[in-house]
Amino acid sequence: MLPLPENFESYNQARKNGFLKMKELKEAGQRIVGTFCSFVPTELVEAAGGTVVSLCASSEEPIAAAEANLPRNLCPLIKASYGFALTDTCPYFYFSDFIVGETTCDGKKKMFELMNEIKETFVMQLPSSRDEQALDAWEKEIIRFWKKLEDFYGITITEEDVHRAIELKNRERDVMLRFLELGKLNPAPISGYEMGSRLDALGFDPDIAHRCRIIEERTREVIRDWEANYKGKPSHRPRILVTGCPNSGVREKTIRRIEELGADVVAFDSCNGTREKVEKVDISLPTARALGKKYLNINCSVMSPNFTRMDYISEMIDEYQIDGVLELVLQACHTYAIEAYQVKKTCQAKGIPYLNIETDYSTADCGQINTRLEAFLETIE
Ligand code: BJ8
Repeated sequence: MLPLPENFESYNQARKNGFLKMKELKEAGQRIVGTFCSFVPTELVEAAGGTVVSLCASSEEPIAAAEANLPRNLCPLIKASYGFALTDTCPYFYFSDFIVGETTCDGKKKMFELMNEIKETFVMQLPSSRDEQALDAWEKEIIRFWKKLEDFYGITITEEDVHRAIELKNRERDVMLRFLELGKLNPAPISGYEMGSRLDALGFDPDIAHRCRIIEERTREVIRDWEANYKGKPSHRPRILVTGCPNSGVREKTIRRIEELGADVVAFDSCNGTREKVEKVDISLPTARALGKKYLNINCSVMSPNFTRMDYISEMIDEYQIDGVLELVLQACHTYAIEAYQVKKTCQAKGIPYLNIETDYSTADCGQINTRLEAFLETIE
């Protein structure tokens, strides 16, 4: 695995440090809105002068408490997120003025009904297709959310406010994408473990401009290091594309482990990877339409059909010179588990080995995963 920089701040450290910043912001009267999904148009919160916090949980800790009200056979991300809310142990949930949910998978949308008993949860009705009718409906939901923010905070959010926020977020997408596209360099210039951990950790930094500065600086540093030490020196380490569910809660036992076993994770088709960042908001369109179009096109498996994800994976295999695809599916995530059939077919058509791991946030299956990763790497070599 490529070495981590000396000043590397782990995800858990960043989460802890973020608490204090968030507390200060809250005490200074900052508006804070909690979200659980890439489909939520965060530009509107920015335009309201607010800060968005992602509340998707990646820890096993609160799951037992959540299982008092939720079925055991449910996605760990949903159980952990609800468990933190129920046990009042997540400061980010605590500091949020209200929560924005969305009707993505069945588990999340039903969980939001329970969450609403703890803190106000505004649910955006996301259609599951991408035709004109769906876009019309989603545009209306965007406007409903816009109005909700205005009513909740007693403010007016102008078109100009939203335009400014769109420009800021489009720039952030570009910066993050450039960082993630470092994986296109061969040999790999940075570990996939570092890329993923860094981007997740940045979610606890409320200042978009600051987030961009940190990532731009690290991108420059990595390129300098690559040109001085790695360029022109071929590597025999297999290059892996990770796809599937959000992987923060399973990163240690999968991504870190496969890199320790001798591979390089160079690409991420996931919500904490490039998925949400490739398409920008088209500012030439009317504002709500532009937001609607951009967000409806996110290649998440809750969309049906979702062939654009297969096209994207296929392109990534070429652009990142991929040798193997590792799909991570969280336990009981039906949409990703079923769509895995198409992903496998896409890989087969490209002649690329594919491995599907279904797992949860526990450490119980670490040994088994390790054995499967070793066997997978043997099929590549
Ligand atoms: S846009 S990936 S963040 S829905 S919660 S679907 S893992 S069973 S998180 Fe997601 Fe939005 Fe899509 Fe991204 Fe499966 Fe679990 Fe549901 Fe999940």
